Amino acid sequence: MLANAIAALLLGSGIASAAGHGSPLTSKAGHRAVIPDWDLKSSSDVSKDLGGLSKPGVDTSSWFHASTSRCTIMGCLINAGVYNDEELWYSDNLNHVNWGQFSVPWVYRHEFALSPAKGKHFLLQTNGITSKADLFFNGKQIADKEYQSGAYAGRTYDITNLAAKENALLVQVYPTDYLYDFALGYVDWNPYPSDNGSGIWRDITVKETGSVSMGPVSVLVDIDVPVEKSPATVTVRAEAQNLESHAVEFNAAAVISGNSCSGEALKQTIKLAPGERKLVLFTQTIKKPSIWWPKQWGDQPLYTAEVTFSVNGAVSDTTRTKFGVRKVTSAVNQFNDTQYSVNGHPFQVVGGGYGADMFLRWDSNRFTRIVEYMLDMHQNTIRLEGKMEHPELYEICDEYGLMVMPGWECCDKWEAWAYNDELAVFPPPVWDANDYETANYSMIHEAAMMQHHPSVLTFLVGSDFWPNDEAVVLYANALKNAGWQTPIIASASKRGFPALLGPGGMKMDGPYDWVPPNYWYDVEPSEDRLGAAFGFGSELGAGVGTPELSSLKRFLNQSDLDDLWKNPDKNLFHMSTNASSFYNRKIYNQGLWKRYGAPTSLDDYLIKAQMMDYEATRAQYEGFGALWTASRPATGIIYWMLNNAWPSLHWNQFDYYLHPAGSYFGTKVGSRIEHVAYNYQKKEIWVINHSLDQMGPRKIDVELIDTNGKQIAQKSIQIRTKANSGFKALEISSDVNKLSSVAFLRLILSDDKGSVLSRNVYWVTKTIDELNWDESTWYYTPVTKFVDYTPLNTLATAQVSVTTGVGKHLPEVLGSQTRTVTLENKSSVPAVFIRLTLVDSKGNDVNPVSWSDNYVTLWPHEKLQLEVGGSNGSGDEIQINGKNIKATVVKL
Ligand SMILES: *[C@@H]1O[C@H](CO)[C@@H](O)[C@H](O)[C@H]1NC(C)=O
Ligand SMILES: *[C@@H]1O[C@H](CO)[C@@H](O)[C@H](O)[C@H]1NC(C)=O
Ligand SMILES: *[C@@H]1O[C@H](CO)[C@@H](O)[C@H](O)[C@H]1NC(C)=O
Ligand SMILES: *[C@@H]1O[C@H](CO)[C@@H](O)[C@H](O)[C@H]1NC(C)=O
Ligand SMILES: *[C@@H]1O[C@H](CO)[C@@H](O)[C@H](O)[C@H]1NC(C)=O
Ligand SMILES: *[C@@H]1O[C@H](CO)[C@@H](O)[C@H](O)[C@H]1NC(C)=O
Ligand SMILES: *[C@@H]1O[C@H](CO)[C@@H](O)[C@H](O)[C@H]1NC(C)=O
Ligand SMILES: CC(=O)N[C@H]1CO[C@H](CO)[C@@H](O)[C@@H]1O
Repeated sequence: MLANAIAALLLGSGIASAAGHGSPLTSKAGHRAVIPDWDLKSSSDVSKDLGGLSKPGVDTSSWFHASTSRCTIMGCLINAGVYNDEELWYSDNLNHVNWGQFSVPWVYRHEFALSPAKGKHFLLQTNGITSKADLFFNGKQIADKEYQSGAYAGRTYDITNLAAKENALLVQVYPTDYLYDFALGYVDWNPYPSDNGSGIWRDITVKETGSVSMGPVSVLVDIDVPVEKSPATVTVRAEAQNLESHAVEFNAAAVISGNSCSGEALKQTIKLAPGERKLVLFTQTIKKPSIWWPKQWGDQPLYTAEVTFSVNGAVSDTTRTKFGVRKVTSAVNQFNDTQYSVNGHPFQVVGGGYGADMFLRWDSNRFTRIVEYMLDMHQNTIRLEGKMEHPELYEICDEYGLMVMPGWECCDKWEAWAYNDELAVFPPPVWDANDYETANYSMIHEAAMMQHHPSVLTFLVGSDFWPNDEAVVLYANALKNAGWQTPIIASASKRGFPALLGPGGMKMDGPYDWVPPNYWYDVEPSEDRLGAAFGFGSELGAGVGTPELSSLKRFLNQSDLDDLWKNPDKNLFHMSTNASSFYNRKIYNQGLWKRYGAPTSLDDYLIKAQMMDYEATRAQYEGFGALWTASRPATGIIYWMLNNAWPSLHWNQFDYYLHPAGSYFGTKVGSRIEHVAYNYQKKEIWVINHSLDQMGPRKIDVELIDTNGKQIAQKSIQIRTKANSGFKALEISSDVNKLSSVAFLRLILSDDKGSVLSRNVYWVTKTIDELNWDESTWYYTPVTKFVDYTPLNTLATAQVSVTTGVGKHLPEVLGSQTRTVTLENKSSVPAVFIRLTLVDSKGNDVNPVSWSDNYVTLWPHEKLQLEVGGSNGSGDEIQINGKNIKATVVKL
C-alpha cells in the first residue's frame, strides 16, 4: 500500500505449468482480484519443502478446503465443516478443542491463472496476516516472517517476474502468542479462540497494472464553519510508481462526481525515472458542497473520486474512492476532557464498544444489522479497540451515518511499554527494531484504509496506555503522510500522555461491573467519582447484558441454566476469561438478590435481570445526556460493550443472536433524541436534547402512582430549551421523599400538537442505593445499602389486552412490513415491564427485530401503541409476558 517497499525479485526459473485453472484472476490493468478460497493443512502434515509445495500442480485433495477469501485457521476449519460454532460454543465445548494442533504453523495454498505479457505487471498485496507468515510463490520464497509480520501490516510484493499462466501461492502462518505478536487479542473479553486468531484473516489480492501503479488514494477535504455556507477544497492524492527499469511518462486524470458536482476531468502529464515514486495531487473547489452528517443530524451524501493513470493512451491503473464533505475537530477543555465537534457543532459521543467475532469471521450483512441496531438505540459512534475489520465496515458506516472511533488495542504486545503496570505479572518483551517496523506498516496500512471515510471520527494510538515516544512519532508520521485530518488521540485513558500529542482527554476509570443507576449522577466531587457522568468515558458500564431464555438455551445446558439462579457466585464459562475479574455474576447477583429479592425460578431470575439491565443502561445514557452541558460536561460515553465475540452472559446491548432485551431498550429509551429523564441522585426531572434543529415548544407531564395505581403526585410544565443540551426542568424530591414503598414515575415529553416525543417509566423508592466511593476498585464501586424493590414481587395481576394491525414504516426498521401492537391495560393497577417477543410459527425468536419500544410499563387503563418489524416482514406470533401479567401469545 502507500509507500510500501515492493520486494525486488529475481527472475524465477523452472516454473511448472500445470493443468488449466480456468480464466485468469485479473482481466485488465487496474483490476484487483481477491484470492477467493484456500486449501489448508497443518505444517506437521505436509512436506517440509514449502518451495516445492508452492509450485502449481500439487495434489491438495486431502487438505481442508475453505470457500472463503479470509479466514483464521479456526474460521477456515468451521467454513470447511470440521467444526461448527453452535457446537463449539455450547456449554464448555470450546475447552475440549485440541489446542495443541495450533502450536505449529499451518499452510494455506491457492492456485490461480494469470495472463502475463510484456508490459503487464502483477502486484500481490496482503492486508495483514496473523501473526506472521512466510510467503512462497511459484517455487520461490517472496517474504519471510520478519517482513510479513503483524495482523494489520499490509505489504505489497511485485510478482511480475515470477508470474506465469498457472501460479500457486503458499502462505505459512505462524501461531500467535498475544504477548509476542501484533495480533487481535481479546484480553479479558472472552476465552481466546483455540488458534489465537492465527491465519489469513484479511484478503490477499493480486493487482494487474501497466508500467505505472497507483498506491492508495487519499482525499483531503478542507472546509470552514459554518459548513452550510462554505465552499470545500478537495485534494485527491495518489502515489504513482514506475515499475519499469526505464523512464516512463504517464497521464494522470481525476474525476470528482456526485451531488451535482461537475465531473470534469483534472489532468496532468508526469514523468517518472526508473522505479521512481511520486505523490500526484489534484485539487478542486466545490462551491456548494453537500455536507455529510452523523445520522441524527442530517444526510450522508457521498462523492466519488476516480483516478486513472494511463501510459500511451492505455489505462495503467485506476481506483475509485468514495468520500464525504465534513469536518471533525477536537480539543481538551479546562478539565482536560476531550470534546469533539462535527461540522462545527459540539458532538457528544454516544456509543458502544465493538467486539469482533471470536473467529474473526466478517459478515457485512450482520454488521449492517448491528449498525441499524445502534442507530435504533440512538447511538452515534462505534468504538473499535484494535478490531479494525475490513474496508466494508467503513463503507457501511459512511452510508448509515454512524461515526467510527478506531484505535490500537490495549495490553499484550501492543502496549508492551516499560511503564505499563498492567503487564507486571507476565510482561511481554519490549519492542525490538522489527516490532517498530511492524507497527509502522500497520499504521500506514490502516491509515490508508480509513483516511477517506467521512464516518471516521478519530484515531486512538493507545488504549489503556499511551505509546512511547518512538512509537508515537512513527504513528503520527504514518497518519500525517496518509493525509489524516481527524483528531489523533494519545490513549483512551488518563494515565499519562506523550508530549507530541498532549493529553488524550478520555477516562478509563470503570465501572465494568454492576453499579446502581444513581452512580452516574453522583458527580461531585469529580476527583473521586470515577466513571460518573462527566468527561469522556472511553469504556464503561454496569456490565449488564443478560440474554433471554430463548438465546440462553442455545449455549447453556440444563445445569448451566440452573447455576444462573441457584449458584449466584459460581464461576461461569460464558463470561470473560477465567483469569479475569469478570468470571462470574457475583457483584451483579448481589444487587439483584438484595434489591429484587432471591429468584424463585429461572424465569423469575430473568425478568429481574432484565429490569436490572434496563435500569442500568437507561441511567447511564440518561446521566451522560443530562450532564452534557453541565459545568463539567459529559463529553462522551462508550458502553462496555456493544456486542460480544460469542454467546456471552454479560457486557452487551444485544446478545450474540441479535436478540434485543433489557440492556437494549434501556439504551434506546435513555438515548432518545429529545428526552425526559429522572435524576435518581437529586430526584429531579431533566430534559435531554441531542437534536440541532427539531423545532417548537415542549411540555412535560410527570405523574407518580403507588403499586395499587393510586395517584401520589401530578405535575405539568411547558418548557423552551436549547438545542444539543441537557438541563434540569423540575424538582420532585419532596414527592419522592414521602414514599413509603416502591412507586412508579411516568414522564411524558410532548410537542405543542400533543404528539408524544418520549414516554419513560421508572420504579422508584424514597431511598437510593448507597455507594462507598472510597472502596472503589478499577472495575466497580461497592454498594453498602441497597434499595428495596421487593414489593414489586407482590403486585396485583394486571389484565392487558393486545390487538395488532398494519403498521407504518418505521424509520430505522429492517424490511418493509411492520405491524402495530396495541396494548391496553384493563386494570386499575400498573402493568409492569411488559416484554414482547416476535416469534415464528415454531415459537423461535425472529431476529433481528425492530420494536418502537419494548419492556414497557403501562399505567392503569393506559393504552399504548407500539410498532414492530421483523426482518423482511417475518414473524407469526407475539409472545407477551411481564412482571405482573399473565403470559399470552397473539397470532399475527
Ligand atoms: C453442562 O456443562 C457443564 C460445563 O459448563 C458441565 O460441567 C456439566 O457436566 C454439563 N451438564 C450436563 C447435564 O450435561
Ligand atoms: C495463545 O496466546 C497465549 C497468550 O499469549 C499463549 O499463552 C498461548 O500459548 C497461545 N496459544 C497458542 C496455540 O499458540
Ligand atoms: C491538563 O493537562 C496539562 C498538561 O497538558 C496540565 O498541566 C494541567 O494541570 C491539566 N489540567 C487539569 C485540570 O488536570
Ligand atoms: C516508516 O515507514 C516509512 C515509509 O516507508 C519510512 O519512511 C519510515 O522510515 C519508517 N519508520 C520507521 C521507524 O520504520
Ligand atoms: C483457564 O482457561 C484456560 C484455557 O481454557 C485453561 O487452560 C486453564 O486451565 C483454565 N484455568 C482455570 C483455573 O480454570
Ligand atoms: C431541542 O432543541 C430544538 C432546537 O433548538 C428545540 O426546537 C426543541 O424544542 C428542543 N427540545 C427539547 C426537548 O428541549
Ligand atoms: C423477503 O421476502 C420475500 C417474500 O417472502 C422474498 O421473496 C425476498 O427474497 C425476501 N427478501 C430478503 C432480503 O430476504
Ligand atoms: C377496562 C378498562 O378499564 N379499560 C380502560 C383502559 O384505559 C382506556 C384509556 O386508556 C379506557 O378508555 C378504557 O375504558
